[in-house]
Order: sequence, then C-alpha cells, then structure tokens
Amino acid sequence: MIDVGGYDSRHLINALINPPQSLKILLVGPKRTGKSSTGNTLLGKPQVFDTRGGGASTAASAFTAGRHVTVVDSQGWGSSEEFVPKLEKIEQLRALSLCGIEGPHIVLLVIPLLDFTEQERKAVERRMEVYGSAVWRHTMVAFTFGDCLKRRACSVQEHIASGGPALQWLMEKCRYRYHVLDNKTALENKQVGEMLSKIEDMLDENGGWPFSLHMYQRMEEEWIRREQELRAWLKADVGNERGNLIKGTFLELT
Ligand SMILES: Nc1nc2c(ncn2[C@@H]2O[C@H](COP(=O)(O)OP(=O)(O)OP(=O)(O)O)[C@@H](O)[C@H]2O)c(=O)[nH]1
Ligand SMILES: [Mg+2]
Repeated sequence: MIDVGGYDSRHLINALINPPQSLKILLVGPKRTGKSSTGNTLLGKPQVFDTRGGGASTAASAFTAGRHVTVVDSQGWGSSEEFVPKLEKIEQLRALSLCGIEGPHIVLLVIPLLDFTEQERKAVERRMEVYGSAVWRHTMVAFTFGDCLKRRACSVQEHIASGGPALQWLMEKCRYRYHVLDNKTALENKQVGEMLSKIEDMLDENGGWPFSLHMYQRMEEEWIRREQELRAWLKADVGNERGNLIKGTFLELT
C-alpha cells in the first residue's frame, strides 16, 4: 500500500471515487483557548485562521486526512457568568449559521489543559445555553495545549481526575467525549486523522444527525403544544374511570 502524506492510498482512492459529504465542524469556546489553531490543525494548513485573536467567526474548507472538512472558527466567548451580552449571542448564532442550514455535524468545545474554574464553567454553560440543551449531545471537548500536559508528565485522565467539580461537570455534559491536541506539533503527526475518526464515531452514535437548532426548536415547540393539549384534555371533565386513571398517572409523572 502506498503512503500518501501519512494516509493510506486505499482510503484516499475511496474518498476520491465516493466523495463523502463535507464533515462540518463548529469550533466554539472562550477567548485564547486555541480555537483558530485547532481549526488550522484540522484543515492541515498552518495559516487558514488568524491566531492573533479577536476576529469575527469565519469558515474554511479543505481536503484533509482523506476527508472533505469544513471548519467554522467562532469568535472567542466573553467571560460574563450571569448572562450573555446581546452582541455575543448574535455572533454565536452567526457562527452557527455559517455551517449552513443543516448545521454542524459536531461542535468542538475548545478548552485548554489548564485549570478550569467554576467561573469559567458558568460562562461556558451560559453560552452553550444559547444553542439549547440539545447541543451537548453533539459536543466533544478538544483539549488544547497537550504539549503542556507532556511537560507536566501528567496523563489526560490524571488531569480530569484532579480537575475538580467544574471539569467533572464539563466531562459529564460531553459524556466524556474528548480529544487531546497539541497544536504546536499537530501538523507533523497523525493527530488529525485520529481526531476526525473520533468525530465520525460520535456522529455515528448520533445516528448521523447534525446539530440543527431549527430542528430542535421545532421539536421543543411540538412537545410544548402536545403537553398543553394533553393538559387541556385532562382538565376537562373526562367523566369516566379510564379518564381518571390516565389523569392520575399523568399527574404522578409531572
Ligand atoms: N503551546 C501551545 N500553544 C497553543 C496551542 N494551541 C494554541 N496555542 C497558542 O495559543 C494562542 C491562542 O491561539 P488561538 O488559536 O489564536 O486561540 P483562539 O481561541 O482562536 O483565540 P481567539 O480567537 O482570540 O479567541 C496562540 O499563541 C497559539 O499559538 C497548543 O496546543 N499548544
Ligand atoms: Mg481565534
């Protein structure tokens, strides 16, 4: 088998014959956590996204590790814990819209392998709420600054175990789905292929469904509508034994 830039030829030929749908990845997270660098790592190019910071959300695509990948690099989040300023919310929703109508296949929450405080946790929670609670089902943590972990001679499992309740909370929200990245050396080794495989596995777990805010909002509206209908029906005098039985069960459940 011929090795083509670190990837086997069979994989590459297969991708060329049956071009897969572009894998859409939305990068989100607080400021200066390594989002743009992670975007460059994922696209296999060092300078697609500007790593000087402060820019608006942007999208870029490339053929990388045998897949066509589209990355949206979001503007860094602020640190207010109690509420998300309106302009920030607008920018968050704009970043999501850059993924197209179907939404991203995965949301990568970029967090450095450093201390994760309760204040940072709250700020992250507030911003994820903008996308609705269903977003967590599609979220994986990209732990950046993997090189610092190496220097501390600490494993990621040790870092998580000693990370305190804020990091535990984050891990539980993402169902312990994470990937460690060292953006300083990523382009020289196979971190991208491994990460994309993990992303594809997670997408399979989700039945291939991307994260569509629109779809989840419609589902939520439909559930509220049905619940209201059911409540109205139960309030009305059903006047028979079956009705009272259903009423009792429903009230027990709610
Ligand atoms: N050592 C090390 N440095 C990193 C890593 N990832 C990013 N950096 C550095 O961290 C700084 C911020 O990286 P960016 O990728 O611009 O971070 P960002 O989250 O896009 O920043 P904003 O867009 O300002 O929110 C840059 O100086 C990067 O070189 C990493 O894995 N290891
Ligand atoms: Mg950036």
